[in-house]
Amino acid sequence: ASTDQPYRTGFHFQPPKNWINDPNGVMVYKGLYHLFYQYNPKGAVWGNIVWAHSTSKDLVNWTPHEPAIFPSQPSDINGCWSGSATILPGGKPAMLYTGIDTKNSQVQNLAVPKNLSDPYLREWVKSPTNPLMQPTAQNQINASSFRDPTTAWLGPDKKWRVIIGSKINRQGLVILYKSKDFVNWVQAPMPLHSAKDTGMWECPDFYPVPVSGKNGVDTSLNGPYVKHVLKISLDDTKHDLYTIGSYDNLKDIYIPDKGSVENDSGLRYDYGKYYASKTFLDSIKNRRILCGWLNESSSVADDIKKGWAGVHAIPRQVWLDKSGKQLMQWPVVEIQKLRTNHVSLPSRLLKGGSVVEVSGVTASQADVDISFKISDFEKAEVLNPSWTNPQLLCSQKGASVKGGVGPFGLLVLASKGLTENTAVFFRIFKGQNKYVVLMCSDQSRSSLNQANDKTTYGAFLDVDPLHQSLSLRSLIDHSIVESFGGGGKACMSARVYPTLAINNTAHLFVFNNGSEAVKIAKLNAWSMKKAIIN
Ligand code: DQQ
Repeated sequence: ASTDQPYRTGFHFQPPKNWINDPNGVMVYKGLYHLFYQYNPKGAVWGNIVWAHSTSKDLVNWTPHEPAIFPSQPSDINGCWSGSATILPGGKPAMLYTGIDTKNSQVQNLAVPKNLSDPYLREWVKSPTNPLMQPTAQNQINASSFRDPTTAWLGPDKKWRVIIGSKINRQGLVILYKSKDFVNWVQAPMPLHSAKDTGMWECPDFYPVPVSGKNGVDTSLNGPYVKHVLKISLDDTKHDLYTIGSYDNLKDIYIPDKGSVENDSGLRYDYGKYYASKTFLDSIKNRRILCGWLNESSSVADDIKKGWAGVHAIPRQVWLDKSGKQLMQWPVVEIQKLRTNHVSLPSRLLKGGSVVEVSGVTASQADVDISFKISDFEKAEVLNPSWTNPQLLCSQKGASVKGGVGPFGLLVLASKGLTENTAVFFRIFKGQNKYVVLMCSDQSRSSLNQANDKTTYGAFLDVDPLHQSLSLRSLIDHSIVESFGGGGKACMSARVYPTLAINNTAHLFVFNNGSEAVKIAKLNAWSMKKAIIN
């Protein structure tokens, strides 16, 4: 990030210029990670969409290739939209993706590598029988709401299954198709799942997670040792929501567990800005990895001025939490090899009202991991039972609003006098019969530029502060603050555009704006080296 481009990232994925959105077709092939993504070769706003392509040995450094899939057939002449990779028997990748056809209908297409001996898979050939799935008078599928095929999986009858996002009026659904040969697809009589009044479901993702441990498993696996996750990207709110449930592969329906809800107050991968994500099985390290898009929070005029828009989040390993009720997410361990200039603070008490600078790291490009131990809860504010919306609570009780136990946490991308800062913090409340932890990311002072979206984000964190310490990790990268609370129980990504706190003028602080002292159990911070990206 130079002075004239202070918002370009040091270690998050982005191309040299132009617009990017959803990750597509992520997979491993011949020991390389392949990432494709929605890209506009002609500008910094959405349009002219092709699948751009990069590969990596470590999910950190990326080599660019020419766009892999671009409009060339009647079935995708108006755009090559999102889709997913499936590894067919024999290790052959196949891409199912949405094409926008000559009539601007959304249809599903297949592309396969031209040359399987090229580890970079630089050239792709499209099926001559495209489109393989399309809206017709018979199936009544809405031609402007039929997109984003998932990775396909095999059922007990040896047939492939794939789901595609859709809606019928306000009902969101995932339409199921089956195939014996991956080319001829037949629509199933029932959707895999649907929910009332949610609007369009984009970019669905459907995969098993083992009931215990952190390993990833093949998308086709089912049985007593796995639960299933259905993720949808809610077009109405631009949030990625998931439920945990079971997949009945005889009836071909997904049933969310009781209490696992699909409306917008359900579980989110990320309580900040994070959309159109998808997972893939990393067969090199037996883990499931989640990739997602972080859109800008700046104005379109500013995006055009800087010549680019959109970045990807650091890939996250995902696994089922011990509770079985939510997923855990953590940045892939490889990102830690960029860590340098380690600083740590000895365990110390952070008095109410104090702000302590953490110096010795490049605060505009850093990895910070802090954990707090609370021993005195007396001053904790009582949680009003009507405070059920964590984001609203965080915006009403921002970092500058004094509390009892908290707000305490980090001030990142901060200018020297704190005129500009992004505050990532906790507040602890006295609930009915337990303490309730609120995690917030407060962007309200992140920039003097008023043209940015500075919405505050919030989530309740399922950690018991009486018995556990409270951890917070933030990956700070010029215009990105990607935060992980409770070891990955709640994630919150923010895009910010400081005008003072840029490059070497950015600072990092720990703060406590509550009346009760809290203990910093440990703090480790590192500057992050620049990754070689595209
Ligand atoms: N982005 C793609 C669509 C998808 C949307 C178009 C989600 O396929 O539904 O660029 O961001």
